[in-house]
Amino acid sequence: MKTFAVIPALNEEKTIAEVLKGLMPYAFKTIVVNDNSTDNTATAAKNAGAIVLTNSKRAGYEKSLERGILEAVSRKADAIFTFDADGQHSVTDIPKMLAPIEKGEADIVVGEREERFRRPSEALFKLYFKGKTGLNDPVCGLKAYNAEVFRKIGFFDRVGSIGTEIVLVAARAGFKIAQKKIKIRARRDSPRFGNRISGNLKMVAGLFKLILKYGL
Ligand SMILES: Nc1nc2c(ncn2[C@@H]2O[C@H](COP(=O)(O)OP(=O)(O)O)[C@@H](O)[C@H]2O)c(=O)[nH]1
Ligand SMILES: [Mg+2]
Repeated sequence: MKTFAVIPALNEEKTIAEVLKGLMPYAFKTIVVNDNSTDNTATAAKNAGAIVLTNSKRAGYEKSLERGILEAVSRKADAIFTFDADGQHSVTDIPKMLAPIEKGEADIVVGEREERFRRPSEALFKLYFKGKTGLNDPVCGLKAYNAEVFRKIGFFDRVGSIGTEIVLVAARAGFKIAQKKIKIRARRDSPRFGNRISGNLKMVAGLFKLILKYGL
């Protein structure tokens, strides 16, 4: 299987090289989507052997992931997993994320973080997704996909859904969704996704847009 790792990165020069090094045994290729970082993320990622796509303007979390995923698809990926650039994910969780896809038992595997939600808005996402898909942690950044999902659906996100819309659309299209518990390490500095207020607001806005499009 040709497995690609897609890594969204915004100002992650301190951790990106280490993360990429860890991913080497698990990915055929690594694709870093550098969101016009103001630090040396791009150089660090290139030196560590990744394919680096740099957005000419800040495109945000979902559009960055979409760009990287579609790049992997165009390079004939069989499987794709997304992984954070900040060192919070553990590479030892990757085999169990990919196994259901390799065995054909699932088309999307969503990580479930073994920690309490840090943002109240993450619990709202759970509430919305639990009934529709059975997922406990839909916004988890560690997800694995059969690339067929994207060949068929053609996009990752259209609304700014914190990386969740594809799961809803794929479930409705008949793709099988599974979840696996994963470990999370503490972040050494501040989240790039936003601070307590802006991060929560972004998530609530994303959830609201999903509800408008897909109903309650
Ligand atoms: N390309 C891109 N990556 C982002 C953006 N915001 C966060 N990320 C990346 O997404 C991953 C998760 O972000 P993080 O801030 O750690 O979220 P948290 O773990 O939920 O607090 C990291 O690899 C970040 O660099 C963004 O606006 N654009
Ligand atoms: Mg993080």
